[in-house]
Amino acid sequence: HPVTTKTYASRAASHPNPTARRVLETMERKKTNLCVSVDVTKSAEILDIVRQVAPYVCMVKTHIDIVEDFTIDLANELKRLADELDFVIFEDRKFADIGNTVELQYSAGVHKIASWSHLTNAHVVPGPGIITGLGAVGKPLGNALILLAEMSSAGNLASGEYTEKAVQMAREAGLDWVVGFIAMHRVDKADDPDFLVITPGVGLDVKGDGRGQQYRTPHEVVYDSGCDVIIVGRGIYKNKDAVASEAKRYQEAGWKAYEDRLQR
Ligand code: BMP
Repeated sequence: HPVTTKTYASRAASHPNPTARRVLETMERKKTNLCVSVDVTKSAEILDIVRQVAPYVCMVKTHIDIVEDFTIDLANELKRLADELDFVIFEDRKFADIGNTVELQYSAGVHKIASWSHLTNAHVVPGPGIITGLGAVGKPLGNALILLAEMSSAGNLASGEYTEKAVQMAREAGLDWVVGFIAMHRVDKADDPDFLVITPGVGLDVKGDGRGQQYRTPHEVVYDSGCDVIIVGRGIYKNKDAVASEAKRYQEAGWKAYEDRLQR
């Protein structure tokens, strides 16, 4: 895919969506394609990890519904840190309902996701109504949406025709709202808009977790498969004494794979 040899900076310059532009600009400025997935259940622990990894990331990913002591103060503090420490917030909500319901889930409830999360994602199972429902809330705020075109877990059903239909839905939605995919490789075509491919299932030390997760290295993901952002969770936060050093290790591996890709 021709996009894979373009720099993040050149892609930022022409992007119509403010969040995607911020992601690409941040990647270039901080020399990182790392997104840390902070899947812990206490607010204080989340904020502690975020502060430690911040210098090495372009993006922080949350699962806000696992937080046991959630109050909106956590979300507001994350948003403040995103500006202070220069990263984008991605709430990995995986919306999966009809347009009217996801519009409410995105804007309301305890979490009010749209008010603090720059980026979120959706399954395409319900059809394009999910994209327009979320867009009614997120587009005016300058947020962005990505679609799950593939998954990292063993035996998942997002492949073949399903993946192609997800890409088709993104094309039809427009790059000013749907900016890319969760996918394991470049699922777009040469003449497609400049989609971001954001990829979980990344680990340097283990191949799986015993619950279906499958890990590949940053080199396999960024160089071989042409993906843009690597998502790393347990590989970084599991060892509490090495959070910053592991984040740095993944940042360096991801950036090296990107620089090698530019030379292809
Ligand atoms: P870990 O690196 O600890 O395996 O975490 C991966 C993260 O990415 C989790 O938050 C998971 O929900 C998410 N994820 C995934 O692993 N595979 C997918 O296909 C989609 C995801 O969002």
